[in-house]
Amino acid sequence: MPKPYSVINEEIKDALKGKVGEERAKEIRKILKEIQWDVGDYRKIKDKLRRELNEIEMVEQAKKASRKSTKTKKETPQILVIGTTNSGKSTLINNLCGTEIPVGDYEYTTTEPQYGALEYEGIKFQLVELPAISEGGWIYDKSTLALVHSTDCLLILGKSFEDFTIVLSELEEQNIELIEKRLGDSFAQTSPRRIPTFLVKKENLGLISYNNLKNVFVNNLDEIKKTMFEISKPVRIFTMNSFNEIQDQPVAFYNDTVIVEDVVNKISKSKIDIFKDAVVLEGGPNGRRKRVGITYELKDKDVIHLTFQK
Ligand SMILES: Nc1nc2c(ncn2[C@@H]2O[C@H](COP(=O)(O)OP(=O)(O)OP(=O)(O)O)[C@@H](O)[C@H]2O)c(=O)[nH]1
Ligand SMILES: [Mg+2]
Repeated sequence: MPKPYSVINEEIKDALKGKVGEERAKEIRKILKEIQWDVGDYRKIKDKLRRELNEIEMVEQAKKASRKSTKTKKETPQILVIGTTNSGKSTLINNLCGTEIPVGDYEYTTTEPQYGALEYEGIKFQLVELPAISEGGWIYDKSTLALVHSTDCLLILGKSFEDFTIVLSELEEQNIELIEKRLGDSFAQTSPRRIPTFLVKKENLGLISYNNLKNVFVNNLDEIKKTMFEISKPVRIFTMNSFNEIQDQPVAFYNDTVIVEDVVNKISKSKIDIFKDAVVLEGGPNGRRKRVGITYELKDKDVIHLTFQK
């Protein structure tokens, strides 16, 4: 005799309580096996579980992919703008990027990710608004969640203490760890992945101690850009031609250590075998002039002139 629907429902809730990620998926697979009936309410329960399993598997895959890509350096740092509805996400991106994302004083105006781009101190950033987060809302929105897992940085926007509480507890629920600044040697983090995060708030909400995340005010656009820049920690290298003309746009790297070989690989990969040496102006055009080899470690704002064998 099958157990009553309500009993099974309670048992499932208990069994899944506090379980996330792989552990939750494992438990769901076990429950699906245990429920032998596949009709009526039982089918409804199973369908719901199957959907959730499917979504968890997707997120886990995305997580694995982002771990694997530790060595692939991204060209453009990506900042995900997240927050509850009406927190001003679209308005902020429009103000920062000059985009025209529709803004509305009704809830859930933005239903698909929206993109903007901006340049600051020679670095291009991509900003992405995610559809608003509501309490418990992410359980069924795993494709959005997959974007969170693979991003370089989260900007959490809010106008009240409750806004931040909802977003931070949703992230915690999904086992997403946050840090203020990126760790280690590249954007793509090693496991467990911790996502660089900062909070942007409308007014003084006394949130300063929240996970020690940096707080910035929404009207301080320069400070927001600066924080994005600091989190990405780019190493900008300016190239110089034989006429001592220095390019306006730097070549950007996001690894902690950048050597001359990285620059050659990025701008004249085919010439790596005929690399001769390089002249570096330390820290800028007026810096000390040095002749260096392929393994020389470069610093932010160094100017480089590469020479190759004829
Ligand atoms: N006073 C004030 N109003 C703002 C500010 N930012 C946004 N608003 C208003 O708040 C409302 C919502 O702004 P949106 O930018 O659409 O908010 P959102 O977070 O993108 O909202 P959803 O896409 O619906 O989740 C609009 O009426 C904006 O004009 C702000 O800094 N101050
Ligand atoms: Mg919006």
